[in-house]
Amino acid sequence: MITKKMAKALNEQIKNEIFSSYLYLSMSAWSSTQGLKGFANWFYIQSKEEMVHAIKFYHYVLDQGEPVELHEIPKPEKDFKNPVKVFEEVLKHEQFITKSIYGLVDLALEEKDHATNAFLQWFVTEQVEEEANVNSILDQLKLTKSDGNGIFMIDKELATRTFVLPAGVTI
Ligand code: OFO
Repeated sequence: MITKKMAKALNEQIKNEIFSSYLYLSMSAWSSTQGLKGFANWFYIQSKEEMVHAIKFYHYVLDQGEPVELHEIPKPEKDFKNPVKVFEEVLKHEQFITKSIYGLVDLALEEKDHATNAFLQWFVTEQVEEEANVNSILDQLKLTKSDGNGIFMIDKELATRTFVLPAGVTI
């Protein structure tokens, strides 16, 4: 059982996660038009992972016997300027998502909602990994100082990412 206030906040997070998916799909499309096939692959997989996050929240709300309410998804940016800028945007967005997850944890603690707190811990851990991955790619990109060979090498590396459904998740 969760409160109506918690259900509302979790429904809001479904929107945030779907927006993340939408944003990364837009970044994937932008990367394709720049000839950055590896970047496009990385963002495409990131977009799919975000839908998995949204679906995790979706099932949790339903499992708690509350209605899911899907919100309008804002239109994402479509011009990301260059490889460094696009990953700076990703980092900024993930920091926003981390804050939103922390807000949910704060609410769960305030309401002594142990089930939701336990459910959210997966996301707390996931956000550490997400930010670390993005920081690492951003550091590498900054080292290249926009040198074509460096970008080419990073693009090749990003092309190797594959989609893995997180353990215990069914969609
Ligand atoms: Fe769902 O973690 Fe990124 O946004």
